[in-house]
Amino acid sequence: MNVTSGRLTSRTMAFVLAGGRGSRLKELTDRRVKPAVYFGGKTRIIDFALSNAMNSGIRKMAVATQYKAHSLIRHCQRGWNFFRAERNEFLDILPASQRVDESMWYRGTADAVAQNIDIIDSYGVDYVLILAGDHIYKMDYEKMIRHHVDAEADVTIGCLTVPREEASAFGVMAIDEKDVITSFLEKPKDPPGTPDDPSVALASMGIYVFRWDFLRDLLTRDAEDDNSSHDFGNDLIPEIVKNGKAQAHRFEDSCVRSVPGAPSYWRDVGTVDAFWKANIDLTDFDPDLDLWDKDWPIWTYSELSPPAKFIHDEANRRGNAVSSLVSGGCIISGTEIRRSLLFTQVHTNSFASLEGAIVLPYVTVGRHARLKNVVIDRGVHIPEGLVVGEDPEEDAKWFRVSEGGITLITSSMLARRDAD
Ligand code: ADQ
Ligand code: ADP
Repeated sequence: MNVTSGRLTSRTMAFVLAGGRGSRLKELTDRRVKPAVYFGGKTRIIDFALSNAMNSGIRKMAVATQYKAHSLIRHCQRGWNFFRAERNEFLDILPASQRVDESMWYRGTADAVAQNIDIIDSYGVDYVLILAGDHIYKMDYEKMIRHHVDAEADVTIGCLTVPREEASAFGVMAIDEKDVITSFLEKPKDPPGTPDDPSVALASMGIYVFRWDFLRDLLTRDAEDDNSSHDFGNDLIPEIVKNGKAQAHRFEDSCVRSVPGAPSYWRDVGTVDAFWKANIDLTDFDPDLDLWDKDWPIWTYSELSPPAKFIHDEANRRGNAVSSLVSGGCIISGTEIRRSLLFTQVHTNSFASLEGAIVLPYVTVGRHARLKNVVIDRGVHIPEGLVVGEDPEEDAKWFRVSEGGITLITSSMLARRDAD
């Protein structure tokens, strides 16, 4: 494994913001926060940021939680429990409203850090890397921290180009010839394009490196400012761009590619369509996101489970899966599966078919069900003979059909349908 235990990363802690719901994922985040949403067959979304930190050599981490944190906390406790305090390694889970004042939730992303100043002090680090727990990408943060130190910046911000029409969802920046940020607009209605190519904008990835003493002062001042929304993108970053030195760090310079020259990969799987697409893309012949790269593993909590089993026999049960990923513990009994991704312990029954299906753990699919272009939530029992993906109007009566035509199925939707 490519672990770089250079001095910079050992003097840095990663602070992962994992409190925002991710409401555009609809019912997928009814019971869990976006960073805890399953992705890629075995992992959860937050595993990407934590694994990047781990693989970059960072051994001090904190995860700030707030909305529906139970699933996320349990996942971190089970999967990220190998840090050893005697080696000065930590992963702390920092729920809102346990600090400062019982009744006070984190007011914004900066407040989530500010309320934990004393904990960060106790880590004794020189640098703090602020991460979002809700993006899928592989990045060597050591290079970004190195850039921050060499540039003697007050903040260094990870950035990438996005199509201009999508840029309103981001902080958008302009830079000079040394990539120093000259202007920063948080979620502008009419985002400016780059000078080289007006069809794209330079967007903040929402990840930042600071010297801890600098950030500590800034947070202390911000906490007392009644006009502030206590948010990095809204308040702190624009202030530094105006009065200090904010350095842009291009994702392309530190993104981890398993093959030289491969395209850089970063996804915000924030909508049902984007979630479906990023998962389905993994079934491609040569996916842009390589989960098989041994040099940059994505760490996670994984249940012990027996191998996936396929039943295909003389009793005319045709069980097979093509162009698909099937996780451990699955039993594919007489089901034909195409271009789908099955998480752990999915059990499908005879004469059923799945195509373009993202199936979360512990789902069962009854006999003769036909499901196309679906996302099925954890633990759903698909009844015998259910057909989804052939008649969008019928599907929309019970389930959530996305703009892109993907049907999301949860247990409570099926319960409503049964009750009718
Ligand atoms: P947004 O994506 O809108 O913009 P925001 O909602 O502030 O980001 O969430 C950032 C991260 O903080 C997420 O991981 C979220 O889970 C977490 N979070 C939100 N509120 C929190 C709270 N109260 N407590 C703890 N965690 C919380 C930001 C930047 C933009 C940038 C985009 C990139 O503001 O400038 O372009 O990220 O996605
Ligand atoms: P069908 O697909 O015809 O509805 P079942 O789901 O009842 O059939 O079972 C088909 C096969 O799947 C069984 O013969 C068995 O090999 C395997 N199987 C079913 N349930 C389990 C289980 N809980 N543990 C291990 N294997 C199972």
